[in-house]
Amino acid sequence: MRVTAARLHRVHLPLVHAFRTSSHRKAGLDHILVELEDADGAIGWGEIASPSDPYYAPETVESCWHIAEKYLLPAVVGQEWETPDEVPRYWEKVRGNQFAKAGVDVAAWVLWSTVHGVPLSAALGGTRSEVTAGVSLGIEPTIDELLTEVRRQLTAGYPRVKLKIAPGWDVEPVRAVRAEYPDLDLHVDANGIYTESAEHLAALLALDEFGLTMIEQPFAPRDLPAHARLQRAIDTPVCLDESVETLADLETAVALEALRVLNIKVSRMGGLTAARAAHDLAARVGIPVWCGGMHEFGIGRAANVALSSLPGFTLPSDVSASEKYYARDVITPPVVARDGIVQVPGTPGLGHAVDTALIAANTVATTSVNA
Ligand code: OSB
Ligand code: MG
Repeated sequence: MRVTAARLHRVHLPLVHAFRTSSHRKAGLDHILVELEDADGAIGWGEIASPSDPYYAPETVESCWHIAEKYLLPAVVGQEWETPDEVPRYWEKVRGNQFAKAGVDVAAWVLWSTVHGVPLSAALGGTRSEVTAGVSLGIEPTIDELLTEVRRQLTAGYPRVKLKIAPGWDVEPVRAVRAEYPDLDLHVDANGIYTESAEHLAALLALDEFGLTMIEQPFAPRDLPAHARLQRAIDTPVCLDESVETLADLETAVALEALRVLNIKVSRMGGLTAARAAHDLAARVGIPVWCGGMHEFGIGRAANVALSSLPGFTLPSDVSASEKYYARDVITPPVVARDGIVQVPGTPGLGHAVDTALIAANTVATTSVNA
């Protein structure tokens, strides 16, 4: 395969429900769509789903644009490759910048699977024809509003609910949801906001009594020892998200016993190639995984569905339906969930048509790199 032209489109979509985490609140998102084209005009789409601010990871939409335009696309355009897992080696010298890399890596996988007439999930080695979706709920203004939101998602059929927590919004909201739903598959995500201060530790230890499926990323990304200490003190499995950006990070975390569950994000790992490798490593050491999301538009969302079809993804993934976030998505049909189940497309490539008219209508910037 040879990519002869590449384009970036910065696209803005409004969110149907504003989302708040421990660090910020968002009413609409700008993601960068990546288009890779071969000499025959076949196209593979990818998505750079970086948040606009550097609060989840160091990247921003602007930094991704810069890295993709100046380093990643020029490194890939004109190269001859057989399979998409070879593509990341072209940007081997570029450190970090996982979100930017992920968008280009996904586009290479989608291009390859489209040209070879195989579904993206099959190209990756996926074995499931459907995947279970969970929902992630942001911090709400009140516990009543949170309960309303939980009720809405359970009525929609989602079997797992993840709550964003932060100091001051942890034990009480969890107690309220648990009281109403004693058997719900419930987990919490702190996005690294807690420290080992007495007050913070007391809250984290108190959460241990609610039978949560996991506590995700309580401490700062690089603080693996703190995660290991907490895991020794509680029965609830500790899950890592922000801490694991590379396979070496995962090996270190495993060696330190800093996790019992892994959230694999295509964006955070730098693409499907690395995400699949993390899945393989986790399977070898017996750590269950699930696919996390970054409020992806349909292209990144469909890639998450394909990844979630790999056998080690035994926990529900953040692959809720497009409609939970976007009134109109960039793919047709959008990602649909029925009773919390998303079908894995059996058609070549992404398995969805890309709505180029919708993309054009919502594009705020575009650039191209040619061979
Ligand atoms: O930690 O999983 C996270 C969104 C933005 C930043 C961090 C996270 C999230 C989510 C998104 O939880 C969940 C989804 O896309 O369904
Ligand atoms: Mg997380």
